[in-house]
Amino acid sequence: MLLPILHYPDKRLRTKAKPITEVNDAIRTLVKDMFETMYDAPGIGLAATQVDHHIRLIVIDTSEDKSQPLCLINPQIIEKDGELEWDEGCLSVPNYYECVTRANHIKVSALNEQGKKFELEAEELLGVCIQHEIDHLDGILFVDHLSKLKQRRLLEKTRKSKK
Ligand code: K2U
Ligand code: ZN
Repeated sequence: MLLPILHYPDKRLRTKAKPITEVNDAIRTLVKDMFETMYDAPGIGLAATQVDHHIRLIVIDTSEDKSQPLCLINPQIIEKDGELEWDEGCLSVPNYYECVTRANHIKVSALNEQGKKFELEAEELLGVCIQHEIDHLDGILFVDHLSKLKQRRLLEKTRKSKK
């Protein structure tokens, strides 16, 4: 089922997600709902934090045809190198895009939906997306990487659009 996505500056987006201790059917149902919600948005990544579930779970699919669903449970970046600038957006910060610098190449370890440990290397869009989603699990939004001036302007804009 579709899950409501929290929007900036909602304080719940700042919650630090807790590690998942048991990958059970409840987790697998949430994964299914998160993929459905992500594809519907549409987006290429979604963190459990964004749908108000504060556990360390992200779903990603950077393919054009929804053919590469990737679920990362308790993801950890174990290696990173290089620098890459990318124009980022966020489903929790609609209609706002800004350039963010992140590592170009990363190595990640995580559990899959069966609770099995795996590792993967990523760069370019997939690498950016994984870093963006892991930030969500730590209560960090891509706008936090921007200058104070840009953050103030965004808050003004958000306040105006609320009225
Ligand atoms: O809010 C989210 O976490 C979904 C993000 C993931 C993302 C952010 C920046 C760069 C890559 C991925 C996106 O809003 S999903 C929308 C989107 C679609 C195609 C390319 C970039 C962003
Ligand atoms: Zn986001």
